[in-house]
Amino acid sequence: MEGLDISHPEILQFLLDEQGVDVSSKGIEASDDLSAWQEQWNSDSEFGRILPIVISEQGEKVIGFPLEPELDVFLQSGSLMSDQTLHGQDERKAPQRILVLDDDVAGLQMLVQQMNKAQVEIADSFSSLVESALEHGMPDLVLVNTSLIGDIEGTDWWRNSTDSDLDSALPVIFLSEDKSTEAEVAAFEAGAADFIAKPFHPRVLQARLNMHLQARESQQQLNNIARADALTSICNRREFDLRLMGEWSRGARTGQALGLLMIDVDKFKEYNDYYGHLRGDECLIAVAQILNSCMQRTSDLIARYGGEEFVALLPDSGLEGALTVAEDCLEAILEAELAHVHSDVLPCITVSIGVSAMVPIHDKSSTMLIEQADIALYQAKQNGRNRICSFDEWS
Ligand code: GH3
Ligand code: MG
Ligand code: MG
Repeated sequence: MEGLDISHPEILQFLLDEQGVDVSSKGIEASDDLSAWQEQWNSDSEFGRILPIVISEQGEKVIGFPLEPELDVFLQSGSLMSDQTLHGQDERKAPQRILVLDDDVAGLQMLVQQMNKAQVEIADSFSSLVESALEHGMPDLVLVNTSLIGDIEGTDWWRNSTDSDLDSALPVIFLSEDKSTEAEVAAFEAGAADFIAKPFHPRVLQARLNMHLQARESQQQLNNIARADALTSICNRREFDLRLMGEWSRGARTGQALGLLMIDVDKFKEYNDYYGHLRGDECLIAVAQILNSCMQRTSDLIARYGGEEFVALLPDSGLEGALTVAEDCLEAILEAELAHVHSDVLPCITVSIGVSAMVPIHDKSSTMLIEQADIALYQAKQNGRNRICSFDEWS
């Protein structure tokens, strides 16, 4: 029984059948019988022979011993957790989305009913499938009937068929009327995450979709961890480097300027020396949050560059625009009045900011932008801290 969720009546029934226990006369789903079982459980305490049943006020029931976290939530909320939440999902999050391209109306209806935790969107042609992915955001899973997409021989099928912004890691599952080994191999060679031949049992499809959704969820959680700075939770240096590379290429293509702020907390060594390292950490978290709140556009990125240094990447911003954001940052940090009694700048936390901006050039390296902001930051420090210098202004 290990690993199986015996709170599901079907699984429980299967296990009981397998053990040769006759419960058919009891009717597992019949609530009268469930109550009778519950009474017996309460009075006889015959553990091992009678299964405990818990029924919530909302009428949901747990039969047998579910896993501990599931039982906790059930007792607190009166509701059963889904398979997905058992694996650590946050129920308040938007449901995962599955985009389907198929013309089997009955099969699709069944799918929509079964995947009650995920949102199923149906497309009637390959182009509307792609359009929907581009317009409404990337789904978590794509399910396509191969007979509706024509030739699947080409490798890198999903990427070639869609816009380059589409997520190449997105799992695409092929549904096929052709059960042959050749069809299955061709599907995997074309980049399918899974291959399901028709006709299939609805529960098999459901189980496989759930497996892929869970894998996707875990992958996304890992990606988020890999992108975030462990102390401040804003983006880390690695994420910044990746975004800088991407924005540099994009700017070189579009001719739009890229702005950069190098932000350094003033006299932070003194802060640590006086308040201690832990308070220092708390201060950095606060500074990160304040700087993050100064990023106005969704494309602006604030990251921890290292230690008490932060960096802001501002796509489509020339020097003037970047200076405006720098002023917001400087002001917001001052307004927060985070005490720093041993700073000789002011008795509160202040920052110095170096600003650079340029239209990216293909042949040149993006490190130019960082070097210039660094030079400007050095000048801001030299000029007395708690101020902004731009590379342009100083050179
Ligand atoms: P300046 O105004 O010239 O920038 O002076 P500063 O004291 O801020 O600069 P310095 O480079 O001398 O010191 C930086 C300090 O930041 C020293 C280091 O211990 C502290 N620091 C770096 N990372 C962390 C961190 O993660 N947590 C804490 N608490 N302190 C950190
Ligand atoms: Mg520093
Ligand atoms: Mg510093």
